[in-house]
Amino acid sequence: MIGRPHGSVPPRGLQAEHIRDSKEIEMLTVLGVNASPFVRKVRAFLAEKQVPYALDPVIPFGVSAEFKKLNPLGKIPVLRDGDATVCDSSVICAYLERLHPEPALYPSEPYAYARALWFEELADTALSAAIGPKIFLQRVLNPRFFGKPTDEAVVRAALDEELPPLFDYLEGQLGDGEGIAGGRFSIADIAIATQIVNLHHARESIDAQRWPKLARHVAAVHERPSFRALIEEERAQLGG
Ligand SMILES: N[C@@H](CCC(=O)N[C@@H](CS)C(=O)NCC(=O)O)C(=O)O
Repeated sequence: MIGRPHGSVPPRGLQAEHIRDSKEIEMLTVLGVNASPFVRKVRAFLAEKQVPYALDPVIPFGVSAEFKKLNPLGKIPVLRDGDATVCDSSVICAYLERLHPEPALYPSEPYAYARALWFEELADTALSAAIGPKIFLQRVLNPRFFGKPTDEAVVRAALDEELPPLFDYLEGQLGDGEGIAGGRFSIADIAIATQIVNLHHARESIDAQRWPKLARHVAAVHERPSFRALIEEERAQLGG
């Protein structure tokens, strides 16, 4: 099933009617559901680039054999671009950056570029591991979708022990610029902010007294139109 198109603005230099008329240009399709931080990362990236796409809502639990042919790991997101299939949010974003270089979402200066990739990695691994299976799964997915009670001990351990050192580190890395890597908004900010959306869905937030820069930074990213639209869509569905 293919969802409705997202991202109302066609790629630069192309009008919507040209896209409809052209046999050569096919709409990109993101496979995955909107509550996934990795799907959201790709969708926010596409929205920042103003690239239209369709969403095919593949749920990542018990995926079909057909889906596993696209991604043997069975994970979302997967991007389809005509006959091409690209797996993994980091790989997808790197691919999209090459397809649609403007506005640049990776710094060009080598050290800033390395830092952007590092923050993306940190968010995709450690932040995700603390928030996804321990807070979001427990507070949102288990009671609402899997008929299981929340294990608050698991949530508390993640909130009290796992997240604080990560937030301490990120707080220390933030400067005065709009973005954490090289001062300009980049993939690093998208990768961090998308994980925090799942924390918010689970009715938790970054303590602004303890981590003022990080709380301000993430709030500013969530206020961008790219994120705001996705957050509103998800809240409407999750009822949060
Ligand atoms: N490194 C991957 C992680 C993707 C990922 O873990 N997706 C989760 C949903 S948030 C998933 O598909 N989980 C299903 C599974 O692990 O079988 C990426 O960046 O795309």
